[in-house]
Amino acid sequence: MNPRLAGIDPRLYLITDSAQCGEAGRSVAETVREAVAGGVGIVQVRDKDIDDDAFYALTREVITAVDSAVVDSATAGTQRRVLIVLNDRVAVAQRLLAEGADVHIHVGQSDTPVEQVRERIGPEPLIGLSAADDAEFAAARDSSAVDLVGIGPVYDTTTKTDAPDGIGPDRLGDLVAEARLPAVAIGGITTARAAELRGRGLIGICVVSAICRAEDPRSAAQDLLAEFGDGRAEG
Ligand code: TZP
Ligand code: MG
Repeated sequence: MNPRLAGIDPRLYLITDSAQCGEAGRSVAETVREAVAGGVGIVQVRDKDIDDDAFYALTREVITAVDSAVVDSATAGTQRRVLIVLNDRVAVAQRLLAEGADVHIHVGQSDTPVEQVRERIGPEPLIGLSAADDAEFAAARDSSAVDLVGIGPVYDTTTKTDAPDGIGPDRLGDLVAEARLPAVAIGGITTARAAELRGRGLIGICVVSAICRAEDPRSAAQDLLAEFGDGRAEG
């Protein structure tokens, strides 16, 4: 077990989208608070349209929202650790880490290379990497800097406008088997589709719109978790 994932429930991973949360009439922080109350175990802060100072402020709001949801669950009798991951933004992560915050990084293939991220943020934070095909998986597997891979899109998505077509759950399962790294699937995942992602070797499913656009992010998270279960095939 990778110690960087110790104590985490990785089955449901939320990526924030400020525009989608706004359209649903909520802030990112409110959405995160409800989603974590509903069982989200990893929260990635992602916003391509703001500068580093605004991204820092947004991440601070997310940290506060996660802390308050976790305190509520501790009162209810469960001890939890929820990972907060920054999409790229290595400089913002360095600033937060220097201030003592517990933050982690996810990068895409065209962002800062993972070895450079590791050098800059040190040994403790988790590093996630997006991978979409065999070559990207092989590279992720060969890099000791990568802790977690995000595979997708598994289904067609409109959230990421430059995303290719979905690879489908069967191809996803093949890639996960080759990955030999903890893997989460992303792209077009809804409550109705979460059950067919069981039995594919994933440690979790990752969503944007299924929670950010939901009328009730807490129950959306609960429903996604109920369908995905422990990720193993039913039976
Ligand atoms: N990377 C691959 S697909 C995607 C990202 C960030 C967006 C997924 O969004 P949704 O709304 O869950 O389809
Ligand atoms: Mg990126």
